[in-house]
Amino acid sequence: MAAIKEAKYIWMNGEFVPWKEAKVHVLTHALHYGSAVFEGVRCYETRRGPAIFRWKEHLERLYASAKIYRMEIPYTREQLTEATLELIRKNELRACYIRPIVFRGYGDIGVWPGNCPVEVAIAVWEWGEYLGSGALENGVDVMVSSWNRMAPNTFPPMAKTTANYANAQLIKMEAVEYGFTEGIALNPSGSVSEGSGENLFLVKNKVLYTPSLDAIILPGITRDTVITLAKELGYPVKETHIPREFLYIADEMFFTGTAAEITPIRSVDRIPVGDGKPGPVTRALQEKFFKIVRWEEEDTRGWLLPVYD
Ligand code: PPE
Repeated sequence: MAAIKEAKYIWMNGEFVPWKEAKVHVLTHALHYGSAVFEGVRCYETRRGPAIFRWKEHLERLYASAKIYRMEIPYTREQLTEATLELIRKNELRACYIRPIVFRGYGDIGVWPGNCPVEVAIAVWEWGEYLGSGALENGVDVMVSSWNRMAPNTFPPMAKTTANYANAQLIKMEAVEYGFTEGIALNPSGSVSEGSGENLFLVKNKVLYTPSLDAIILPGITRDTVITLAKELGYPVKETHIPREFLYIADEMFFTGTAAEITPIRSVDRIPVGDGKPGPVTRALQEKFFKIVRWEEEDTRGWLLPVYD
């Protein structure tokens, strides 16, 4: 029995196929060499029906990831948008997670991928709290990983490729093995990078700090959302290099990500963050974020794409 909440259909190379039939060959290039780029997007149940949050930005990042890896996506942005909207409708989902993946398929073996087709699939399913039930409310306990993120000019962190998640898995498995919910990785220079599947924010004296793009991070769309909202709420935001010890003296800390949304962090290496409870800045940002994704306030930024007209 799969743990994932299966939906009815998956879109694969232009067709809607039953969930269980969305298969690939065992010699698929991506399975052997990590040659796939993907996205994670959320569709929220809103007052105006289901709506996808920041679809345009996620799609742009998908095409950017593919471009970095010299992959030509054989569909237009409009085709992938229409496929995704139709897929959510066909699966009759109100709220879901969306996973588009572009991968080098079956055709030849060997590192050079030129004889393998570029294939595209999109799956949608219901996905609740990423870091465990109650995480959004109570916060999570994390550790600084003994694994670093990758060095510059090795695996480009701006590309959301499956290859990067080999490193992410090492971080996550170690954390879980040691009884933590998640790990925070440092980069090769020893400054703070990100979680295995989330960006990181610290709050000190009502100022937000987050690792800058050159600190080896995925340029998160939720990170961008939080930076935008924080500024609107009057909190200064500094994108900078963050020394490890700042993690132990911050007033508040939280993860951001499509799956993780805005998840408070209540301890790092068993040292409580602030008084060990989610703080007021984190709460204010969570509140604003959830209001926006649920369309409880005017979508002035054009961040929501309704699934039904
Ligand atoms: N860093 C990493 C390494 C990462 O994987 C994610 C998303 C982020 C930052 C946040 O990016 P964004 O979603 O654009 O705000 N991780 C995705 C995959 C999680 C998974 O386990 O699968 C996600 O949140 O969808």
